[in-house]
Amino acid sequence: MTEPTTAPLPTDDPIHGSILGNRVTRTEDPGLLVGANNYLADLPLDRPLHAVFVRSDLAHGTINSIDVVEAKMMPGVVDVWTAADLGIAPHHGFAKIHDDFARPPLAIDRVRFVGEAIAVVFAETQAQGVDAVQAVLVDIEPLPSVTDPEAALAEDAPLLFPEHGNNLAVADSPDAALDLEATADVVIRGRYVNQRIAVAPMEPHGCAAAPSPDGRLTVWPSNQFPHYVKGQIAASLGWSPEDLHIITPQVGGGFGGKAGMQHEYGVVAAAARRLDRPVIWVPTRTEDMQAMAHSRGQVQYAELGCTRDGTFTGLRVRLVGDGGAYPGIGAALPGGTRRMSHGTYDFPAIDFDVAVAATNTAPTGAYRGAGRPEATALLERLVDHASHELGIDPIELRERNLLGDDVFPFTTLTGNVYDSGRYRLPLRTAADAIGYDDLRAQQAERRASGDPKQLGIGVAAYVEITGGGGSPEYGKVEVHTDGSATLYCGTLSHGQGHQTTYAMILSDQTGIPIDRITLVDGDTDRVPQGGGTGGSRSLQTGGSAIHRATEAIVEQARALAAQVLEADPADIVIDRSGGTIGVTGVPASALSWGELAAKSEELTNGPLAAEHVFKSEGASFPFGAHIAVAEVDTETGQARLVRHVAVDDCGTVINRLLVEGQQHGGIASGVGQALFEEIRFDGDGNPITGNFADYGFPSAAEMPSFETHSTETPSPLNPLGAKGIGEAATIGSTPAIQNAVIDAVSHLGVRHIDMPCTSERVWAAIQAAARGDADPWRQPPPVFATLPKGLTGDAEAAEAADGI
Ligand code: MCN
Repeated sequence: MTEPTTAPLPTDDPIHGSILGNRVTRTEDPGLLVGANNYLADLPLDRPLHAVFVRSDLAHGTINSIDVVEAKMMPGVVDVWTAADLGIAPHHGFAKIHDDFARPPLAIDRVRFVGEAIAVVFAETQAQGVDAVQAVLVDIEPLPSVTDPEAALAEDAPLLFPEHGNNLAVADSPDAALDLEATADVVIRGRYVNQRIAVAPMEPHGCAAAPSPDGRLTVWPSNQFPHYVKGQIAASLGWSPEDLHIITPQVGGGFGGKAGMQHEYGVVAAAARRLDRPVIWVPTRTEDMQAMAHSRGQVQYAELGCTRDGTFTGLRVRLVGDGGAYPGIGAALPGGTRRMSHGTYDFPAIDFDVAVAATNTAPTGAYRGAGRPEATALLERLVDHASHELGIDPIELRERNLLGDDVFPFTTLTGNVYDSGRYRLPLRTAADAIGYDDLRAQQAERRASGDPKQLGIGVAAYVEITGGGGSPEYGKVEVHTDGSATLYCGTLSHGQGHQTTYAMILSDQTGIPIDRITLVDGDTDRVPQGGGTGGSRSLQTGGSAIHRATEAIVEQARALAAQVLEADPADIVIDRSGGTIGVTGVPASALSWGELAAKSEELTNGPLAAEHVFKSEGASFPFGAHIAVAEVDTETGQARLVRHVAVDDCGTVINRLLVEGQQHGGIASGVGQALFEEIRFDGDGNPITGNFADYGFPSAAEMPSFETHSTETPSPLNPLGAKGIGEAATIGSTPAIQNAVIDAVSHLGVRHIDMPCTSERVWAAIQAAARGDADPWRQPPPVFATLPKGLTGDAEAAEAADGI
């Protein structure tokens, strides 16, 4: 890359020139920094009972008996329940894929994964509960288990749900078969494993519940979606949603894993009501690692057709997904991978089949990106692989095939409508920022000198979907007589900094100081409706609702000020720097927002407030390019990330500091998946990565300082022009880092290394290449020959998958 590149801000964008786009520091941090906020375990509950679950230590088996007699007599134990005591019918929790896979909150007759809840102890203290769990005697007859999704689709595989007839949870084969060979000079082929990883939020999931004085039940789930959870708990218990008041405490990270209802919530809610006491369930880290949904878990048979000059002629993918023991939302995510498989490229044809299997493992669910990282990963692996085979520079090959700036709105072959994009800009910006030509020269020098430490440069271009699923969002603004303001929103901030950005939006139009604005979220009594936070939807939906509500309150304020000041509303001006409203040219007469709020109460008997429900016409599609530099020790296989440049385009940036924070966090997630993390099971289905000692969770020591940039291509779909940023950098970074590791050893003949690119794997790939055995291709499993055409799997689950 020699051409100098820049990332100009759009000149016609009215947002810039205001405080929006600034690096405003987070107003929510003081409470977090001094530990003043209440996480779930800190809730001031009155003598709560501690729920401790008895969990299966077998991956598959039939339950002969459960003996709770001794446990019930243990000190501090108030009760012990099995499924028969609980009396909650099997249900689908967050999302239904198929009726057959309903899950009982406490196992009935059969267990299907290690960690499945079988019984629950309610005790005065957590320690007493843990002791009593040891005294519950469960007799299980082991059954053969299957943890590998490909093995689960074999004809002779042990069946998780014999009545279902096979382990096929979802079959999604909507396209006609594509004859890639007919149009391509070269077909690039790879079998890529996008490994199962843990969500691992800093605070495990969990919940508490307590009877309220008004006869209802208050439930505090550590969750991203309070309003959905309200409906889901009510449905599972057969209660009316009005019987429930959901309040999310401070949530210590969610990353998709706290999206939707956990089956344990219903147990805790039912117990609080029946035992008429507060009940709290705080799982251990191991419990969280075993039973909270894992994510990714795909085997991708991917093929890219190219002409000799590097023009893509088509994409063919056969994808095997892992739905885990009770396929639900995780089984819908490979459909999202398919929908995002058009990527940033100008493909003439795509043929993409999905088969998702039930396996004897924890059910799968969302994790940062939820289906989109897997799409980008397979595309960007194929493109880098093609670049090595065709001898075309990876940036040049991408540029030859990227969609042009003039195609938007663009309808993909897989049914998405990309709202706006400029795909070459971030790629050129990233190449420029990292000094691409210099790096290639350094790489050539190291190769020529035979240095055992080789340099790899990994490129990835991506597009992703945010604000999918179509949920509307609620926002309300209320100005108080002391000049402060309260915002109400149906999203749920759990680390993202919504109070700060939403306050910037209100402050920008009114001049009310940001530090005098507070946000109320995560309370279903105080916020009437909400879509929660997932799918990086919050700013573009919740922020837009706040923006529209602010516009409405400004109009109200104008009318009120005109009445009070006896002026024409057309002459009323808002002084945003002083935070006052007055008549143009007469600053002395101006009213403060507090005075205006008082006037509102006096003249209208109501507060100065406005609300808005924002519904976008469609999802938005952020995009970008990442370039990673890895150093690989060819003697030990150790790979180290030494530089990482991210250029992400999330439309109009509202708070630059927060966007950079999300880029940093997103890249860190990518480092984890690309180099370190993998959930593994032994041959009997026992998880062998059950805590942070066994699971390769990276720390800051394994990461360089990230170099982050933004380009800004506004979305036409919301008044802010914003798209999401919460997952983007994970999607871009993961394949860039993987590609960098492979690029470092590509001159030795290596064409692919599955993630995580551990020393062992890299070393083995170098040895295999030396033996002339570096071809990652294998035939897709026979199941694809027999997949039914047409989508099967629940349509609502597919919509939910686009929204997380
Ligand atoms: N923002 C901005 N300008 C934009 C886009 C976003 O200033 N154009 C700001 C927003 O105001 C917000 C933050 O950036 O403060 C992220 O906004 P957005 O992209 O709308 O994402 P959400 O707030 O909806 O957060 C969800 C997203 C997801 S899906 C995962 S997974 C993830 C992520 O956020 N989980 C997180 N980042 C996380 N960060 C923390 N600390 N904890 C998690 O659990």
